[in-house]
Amino acid sequence: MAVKDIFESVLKFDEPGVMALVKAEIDSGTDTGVILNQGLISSMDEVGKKFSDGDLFVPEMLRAAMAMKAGLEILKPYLSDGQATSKGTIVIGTVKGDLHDIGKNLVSMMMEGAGFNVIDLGVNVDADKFVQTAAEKGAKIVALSALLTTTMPAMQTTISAIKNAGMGVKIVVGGAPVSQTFADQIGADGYSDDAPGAVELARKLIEA
Ligand code: B1M
Repeated sequence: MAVKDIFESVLKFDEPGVMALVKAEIDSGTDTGVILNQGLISSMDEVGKKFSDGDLFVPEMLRAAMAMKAGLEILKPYLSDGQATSKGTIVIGTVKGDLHDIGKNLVSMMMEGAGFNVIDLGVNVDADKFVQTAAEKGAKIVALSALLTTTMPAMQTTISAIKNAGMGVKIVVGGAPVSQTFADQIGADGYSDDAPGAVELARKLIEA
């Protein structure tokens, strides 16, 4: 048994196998960061490569994603950094037009684990929904995720809607095609390229 087996099981779409292997690695004391990065996240990179090369298609990409998500659910309770005190509310979602949620879920889980009250709006979220929920729940931060170059402009639309509503909430962005340069261009308050970085960013923005 090795972390590599988790990677291979995701590529075989073996959801029960992934769950059992993640559990076994946790029980044998393997670092959760290693399970997450080398077992689960790297499998999605491989799936992305195969998709780009035409060796795998959308239905298979979806089955691999489901297997990866099942593994992530097993890992979820172990992703906490043990600093669980209420640190304020964060509204998170994947922007309009975009159905990718694995990275967003990971950010959401790690923010919860770090003691934030996280309201996850899911995928394909309208700008107005972010505005309305952030206002109703008194959110300190709105976190936006996008995985497609075609949905990156929806981040700009959402930020404009939040700013037009005159809310003092901070806005952070992330997702594979997003960069610090893009975040600066669209007027976001922060950018992170991964989930632990998003937690750090949220902490800094709330303390500032
Ligand atoms: Co899609 N897809 N997909 N897909 N998919 C990509 C993104 C793609 C790069 C694949 C490829 O071509 N190599 C490509 C986008 C190309 C582009 O825009 N440049 C692509 C495409 C084209 C598509 C479709 C258009 C395919 C089609 O229908 N022809 C379609 C679009 C549907 C839509 O959204 N409208 C589509 C559909 C799908 C599935 C539904 C089948 C499935 C998603 C299932 C799901 O999420 N529930 C899927 C998958 C699985 C992928 C890949 C393979 C994996 C994505 C993933 O989960 N990565 C992806 C290829 C890839 O990324 N390598 C691909 C793992 C995850 C942990 O990483 O989400 O990047 P990521 O999150 C990271 C960071 O980005 C960051 O933290 C996480 C790590 O800690 N982060 C944040 C994310 N959000 C953040 C928010 C923050 C901070 C950090 O807030 C502050």
